[in-house]
Amino acid sequence: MPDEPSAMPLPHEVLDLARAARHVAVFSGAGISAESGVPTFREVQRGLWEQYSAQDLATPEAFENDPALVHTWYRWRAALIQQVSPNPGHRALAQWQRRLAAGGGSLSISTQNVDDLHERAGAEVLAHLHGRITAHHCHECGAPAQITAPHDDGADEPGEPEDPPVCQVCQEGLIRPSVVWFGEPLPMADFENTAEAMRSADLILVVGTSGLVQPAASLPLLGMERGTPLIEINPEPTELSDAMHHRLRGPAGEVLPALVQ
Ligand code: BV8
Ligand code: ZN
Repeated sequence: MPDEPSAMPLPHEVLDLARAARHVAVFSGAGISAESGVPTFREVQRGLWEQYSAQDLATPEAFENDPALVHTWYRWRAALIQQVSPNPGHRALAQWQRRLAAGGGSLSISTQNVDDLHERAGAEVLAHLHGRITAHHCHECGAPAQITAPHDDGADEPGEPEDPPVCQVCQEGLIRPSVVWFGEPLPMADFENTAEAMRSADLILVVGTSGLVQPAASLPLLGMERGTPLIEINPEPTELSDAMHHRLRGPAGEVLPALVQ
């Protein structure tokens, strides 16, 4: 287990809020996985894939138009995720969740990320608002599907496009990753559970998200109904910064361990 980085000094008021909190609601985005080596959507696609924007590939139209291209892109991302590890930020949240649960409190994690790094750090995840890259289903009939694990040849960009498998159930549809594409609705249960967690929390952390993608990004703001303290952890300002009570301008892998001390 690598050493945890030296904890970053935080304002006393923030440390007091963290110590007093009994029901924490966490809303995470791609930034929490950045220090594990998972590229965020903002990072430019590399090599020949520079001609595509993630936003254009993460749509049902792109998959229907060129299933092999989109399938290969997700297989490359899934392989990369399999190869990396949770970072101290993921681990700090899992540790805090265990500590609060042992004392009758709770820490809920609602993530926009499709990776499984929160889970691999030992945390329970309340909601994957944009689905999970590790699950698959038929694009036509919705039947869940298992596909062979992606082999990671360590390439820093996807290889030659290969066709997605055909559904064994309806024999027609193509198998796709169970992520939420742009233009697709979010899973209702995940959305409702996150809304409930944000309304009932006594502290809300918004970690590593630009807050650009709706309707997920509006969920943390439900905490404002009861004046719940909102803390942003992000090296950069975001769409949500103005609504935050505290803005911790540092990487999640350093700020979260300091907060959970
Ligand atoms: C829907 C899964 C309707 C796929 C994703 C115009 C205005 C407003 C909204 C819209 C609009 N036009 C269209 C829309 C709706 C659209 C939308 O919001 N578009 C945006 C771009 C304007 N939303 C949708 O389409 C949603 N569906 O609305 O459906 C509907 C309703 C009923 C019936 C039918 C239809 C679906 C949206 C979900 C899209 N899927 N992911 C996949 O992963 O492949 S979203 C994807 O992009 C990620 O999940 C993430 O949420 C989002 C952004 O990705 P990133 O940029 O990588 O991450 P993030 O934004 O979080 O930024 C990284 C942050 O980390 C930065 O702030 C950076 O500073 C910070 N950071 C970096 N390093 C660190 C760090 N922080 C901490 N520590 C560090 N070390
Ligand atoms: Zn099918």
